[in-house]
Amino acid sequence: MAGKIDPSHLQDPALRPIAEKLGAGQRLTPADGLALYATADLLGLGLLADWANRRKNGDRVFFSANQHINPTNVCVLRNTCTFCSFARMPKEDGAYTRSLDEVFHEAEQARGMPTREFHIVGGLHPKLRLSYYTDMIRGLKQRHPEVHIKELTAVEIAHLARIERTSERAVLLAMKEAGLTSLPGGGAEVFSTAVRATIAERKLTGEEWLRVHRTAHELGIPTNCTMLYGHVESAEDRVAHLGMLRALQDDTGGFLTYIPLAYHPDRNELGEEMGRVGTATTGYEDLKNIAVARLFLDNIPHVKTHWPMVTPFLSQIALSFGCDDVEGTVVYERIYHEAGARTDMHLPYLELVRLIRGAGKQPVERDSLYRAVREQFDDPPPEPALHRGPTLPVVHAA
Ligand code: V47
Repeated sequence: MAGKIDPSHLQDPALRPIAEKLGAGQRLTPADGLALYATADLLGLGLLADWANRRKNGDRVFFSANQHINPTNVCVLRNTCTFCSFARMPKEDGAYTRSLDEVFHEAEQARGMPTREFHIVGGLHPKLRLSYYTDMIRGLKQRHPEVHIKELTAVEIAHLARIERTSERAVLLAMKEAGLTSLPGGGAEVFSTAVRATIAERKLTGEEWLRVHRTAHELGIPTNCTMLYGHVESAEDRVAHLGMLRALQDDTGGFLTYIPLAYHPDRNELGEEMGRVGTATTGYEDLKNIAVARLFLDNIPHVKTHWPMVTPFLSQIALSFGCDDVEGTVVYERIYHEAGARTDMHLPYLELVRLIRGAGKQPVERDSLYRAVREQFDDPPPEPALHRGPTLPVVHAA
C-alpha cells in the first residue's frame, strides 16, 4: 500500500490541495483536472499519479502476449477522418481486404509465440457483413482455443449494425456467441462535438460511442477506452472526455483499461493542415496524459501505455507516472506506422519483461480479462537492469 504523499515534493502550489484530496480519498473535479493539465511540475504530477497507481496495483505491471491483426484498411470514412493515415477508399492504391483464409494464415504466427490475445481492428468496409467477423472469430477460436479475441471498435460495431439493419446489441450478441472476449477502446478520439467536426466529421458521436460500450457492458462484454490527444483538442476537451468515461464506468464498471493514444501527424490531412508532419507529441505531453488519466479516472483499474506510439523508452518511464499496463508483443502494427511511428512492429516477450523489471516493477503476464497467467520469468533469466549502466534498455525486434 502506498504511504502518504509528502507535499514538500510538490513544486507547484496548485498541486497541494489536489494531493490533500487524494489523501482523503476524494474524487477530483473538472477544475482539478484542468489544474493537473496546467501544471509545469511534471515530477510533482508524476509523484501523485505514481501514488494513485501504487494504491491500486502496487508494483505490479501487466502486459499481454498479443498479436494485432487488421483485416481491412478499406473505410467509408476515409475522406472525413482527417487524422487517420491507415484508411483507403475501396479502389485506392494500397487498399486491401483479407479473405478469412488470409486472416487465419496471419494468425498462424501465434503457434511459434506465446500469444494469448488477438487484437483485431480495421476500417468501415462498405460490403463486409457481420458473418465475415463472426466466422473469423469462430475460425480463430477453433484453431487457437486458448487465445482471447478482442475485436472491433465501437465505430465498427455501429457500422455493422447499420449494414445489417439491426441493433448494436444484436451485433455484439452475435460476436459474443461466436467467442468474442472483449472490445478494444479505439474510435473514441475526443468526444467534443467541435473537435469531432474538425477531425472526424462523420464518425460516430461521443454519445453513440459511449452507448455501444454501455451496451457491451450490459451484455457482459468488458471493453477498453481511449482518447486521441495531441491535435486540436484543448485541456477542457480532454477533461470533459475523461469525465464522460468516468461517469459510464460509475454506472457499469465495464472498462478494463484506459489507453491515451498519441496523435501521429504523418501522411494524413490533419497533420498537413497543422504543419505538424514529422513532429509527433512530446514525451512531456505523453507523460502528462498518462498521469492526469491515472488521477482523474479513479474507477478504471488500469492505465495502459501504448509503446508503438510513444516508444518503449517512454513507456518504461510512464511506469513511474501512473501506468501499470504495457501494450503487448503486437507482432505487426499498421495504424501508427502508416502515420509515422518509428518504433519496431514487435516487442519480444522477454524484452517486455526486461523493460518492466528495468523500471523496478514486477511484470505480470495477463490475459484479456487481466487475470494473471504468469508471474515468474526465470527461463531464461532476463538480464538485470542494474547491470546495464545509466542508459535504458535498447529494444530490438526479434
Ligand atoms: O481509433 C488512428 C487511433 C485507434 C491515428 O483497446 C491514430 O487495447 C494516432 O483501437 N495517430 C485504433 N492514433 C486503435 C485502437 C487501439 C490501439 C491500442 C490499444 C487498444 C486497446 C486499441 O487508433 C483509432 C484512433 O484513435 N489512430 N490514426 C494517428 N494518425
